[in-house]
Formats: sequence, C-alpha cells, structure tokens
Amino acid sequence: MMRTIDLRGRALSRDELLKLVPRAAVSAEIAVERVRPLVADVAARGEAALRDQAREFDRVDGHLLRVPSESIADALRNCPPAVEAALRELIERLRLGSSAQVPEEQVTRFADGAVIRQRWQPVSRVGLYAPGGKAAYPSSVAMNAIAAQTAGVPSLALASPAQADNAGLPHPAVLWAAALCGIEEVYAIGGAGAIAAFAHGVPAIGLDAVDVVTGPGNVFVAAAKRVVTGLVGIDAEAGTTEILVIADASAEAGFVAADLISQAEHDEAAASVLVTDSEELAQRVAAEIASRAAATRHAGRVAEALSGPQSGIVLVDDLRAAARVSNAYGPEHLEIQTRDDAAVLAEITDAGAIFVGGYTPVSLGDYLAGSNHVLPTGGTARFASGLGAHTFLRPQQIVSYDRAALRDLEEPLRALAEAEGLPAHADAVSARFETGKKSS
Ligand code: HSO
Ligand code: ZN
Repeated sequence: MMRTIDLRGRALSRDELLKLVPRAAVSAEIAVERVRPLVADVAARGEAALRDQAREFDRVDGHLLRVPSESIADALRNCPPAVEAALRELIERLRLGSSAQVPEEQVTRFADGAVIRQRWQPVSRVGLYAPGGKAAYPSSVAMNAIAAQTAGVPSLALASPAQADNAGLPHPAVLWAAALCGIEEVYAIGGAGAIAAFAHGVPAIGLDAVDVVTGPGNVFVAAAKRVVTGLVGIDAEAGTTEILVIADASAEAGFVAADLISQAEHDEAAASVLVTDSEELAQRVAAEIASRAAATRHAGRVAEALSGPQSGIVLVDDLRAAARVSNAYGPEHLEIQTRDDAAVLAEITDAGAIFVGGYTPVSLGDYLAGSNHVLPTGGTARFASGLGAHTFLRPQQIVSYDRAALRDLEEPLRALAEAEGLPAHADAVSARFETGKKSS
C-alpha cells in the first residue's frame, strides 16, 4: 500500500529530500478572492450580512446569533458521561501542560538604577473558531481555549456555524467543550463571516472586536484569516495532518502501523511517513498496515492517504540519516521508536511535537497527553511552533533608568545620535542635566 523510497547510500540535500517525499499542497490563495467581499460585507453591514451568509452557506435562517447560556448548559446535559469525564481529564492535563508555556518574568540589572523587566502580557480578547459538521472536534476547542485561558486572556469568545439540524445552534460537541472550558460568550456564526465578525466586531449583537483569532477551519476560514491579518493576529493556517515515524529494528511493527493509520484517518491527503534503517522492520510494518488498514472504519480514506505520493516508507543507512530526513521534512508529528530514543532526539531540530517511545502514540497527544494538538503543518515547523499559551502572550520590555544611570550613558548616546544625524535624540537626554535643573 505504501511506496518505498530507498535512500541508502545516497547523500542528498534538503531540497532533494523534499522532492522525494512531497507533501500535499493546499493553498488558501484562490479562496482569498472569494472571501474578501464576504469579510467586507460583515464589516459594513454587520448582523444583516451574517444572516445573509448563514442562509446561503449554512441553510439556517432566523436563529439566534448569540447562543443563550441555557443552551450551552442544556447541551452539556446531553453529553455522554464517559465523554464528559474524558473531556474534563483532557482539560485538566492541558491546563497543567500549558502553564509550562508561560515564561517567568525576568529582570536584567545593568547597573544600580538601570533595569529592564521582561514581562509576558496576554492579549485582551481572543476569538476562537470551531468548525461544524464532521470536523466539530471538542478536543480542538479545548486546545485553543485552554491555551488562551492559561495565558491569562481575560476575554474569550467562540464562534461555530449554526447547524440546521440542531435548531440553529452550533454542533452539540462544540457546546460541550464550551461549557466545560467555561466559555460563556458563544456565537452561532460560521465560516468567513465568523472570522470577519471577530476582526471587525458586530455591535448589534454585542460582539466586540478581538485582538487575536485562532482555530481550525476549511479553506475559506483560512482565507478569511489571511484577509484580516494585520487588523488582528491569527494562529497558523491549519493544513492536512502529518506523521513521521523514525523506527529501527527494535520497534513494535504493529504500533508503528497503527500510528501511521491513525493520522491517515483524518484526510485522504494526510501524510504518513516511516523512516527506518531496517528493511526487515519496513516489511513487518507494511504487513501490519495491510491487515489493519482494511479493517478500520475509514478504510477508504486511509488507503488513499497511505498510497498517495505524500506517504511512504523511507529506507536510510542509519538513524542519523533518519533524523536528517525528518529535519528536512519538519513533520507536524514526529514519533521516535528506537533502541536509543534519546540519541535520536538529540539529532532532531525541526518538528511540531515529538512523541518518544513505543507507548506515546500521536493519538495520545491528540487527546489526553496534556500537550497541544494544534501544530505546524506543511514544513512550517522549520520556523513555527504549535499553538500554546505563548500564542496569546506578548513579551514586553519595561525599561527603567534613574538619573545617575542615564548620566552614565549621556556621552555614548550622543555619539550614536550624532552618527545617525539625529541630535535631538541626544538633546532629550542632555535636557535632564542642564543647569537650573535638579542636579546630582
Ligand atoms: N491530529 C489532529 C488533531 C485531532 N485529532 C483532533 C483528533 N482530533 C491534528 O493534529
Ligand atoms: Zn488526530
């Protein structure tokens, strides 16, 4: 089912490696032109535009755009108890895992009276988007919401499309997560319109503009986020999911196969890649996939994803070479299942999240590990991180010098200001030491 790419005995550059393991290219660029008028309409006409868009795209009319708090509480009453308990566990672990992403304040003292304080300031208000329909994942709502809450964001709003089959309310699973995360401000607004509403605000329904918009969505949601960027901050664009497993002969082939299949379940375009120095393991994994993939519920989707050009089994000379392949690819999820995982990990530089050892499958991270599952895809792990508390924090430097400390720097500062042809900069310092002024 999976193709084999044999790189043994070959020294390849990063670009050459990437051509051998191509990725699914999804671009929001074409959709941008389609959503631009939708965003502009919400900015201009507010609620009326949102209602027009709900009729056209969600086939819902006359519903409440602001979800009443009773509806959120009611939805939770219908949540299966085992699911509720699991979501509570997820949220608790995520709160703990996310708090490690809030840096400690630091003070740098250059001299007595010359101090910079480095603080991490949360943004004031965040808009979270959650898709409806099949992709209404309560886990993803929690991943976004808990990260923002842990950062200390004081105001949080959630939007998700009105569902015609849920009396114009968002998908029940989205409401479960909202209730359990303690999100009280929820809107039944979908797609590009929701992103526009967050960015511009909708006074008629009491929706204030936000500072940051996050959350997954289809290509139109991604495009709308591009359109409002600059007016607000956004998280990264969500691409199709990817898993890359580095394994050697010591790995359990059934575990590796199950993990490759698990992420392929998301999408026909999902990428599952095994990189190994053991031809024998590669054969065992291929055999395990052959028997497991057919038996899984989304067998068709899985087969398409695994047999696509974006997936494959890559044979390399040794685990150092495996790490090089992985770094070039920059996978959203990297698993390491080898005799010496720590040694492999030490070679890894580029990955969204790293899952170490045979008992740490990616699906654990998708739900309950306490790590965040919103991760960089499409090779963006080379320069971006996953979503976390830090997404909602801005480092701010608070600078405080006293008279003597400033005086010490008057001369070198004047030298720099003169060199840049900006003498008023130096004068602003000297003004403080002119005669007649308080002197030391
Ligand atoms: N693996 C997905 C997240 C997810 N899995 C949500 C299940 N539900 C992208 O990291
Ligand atoms: Zn998943």
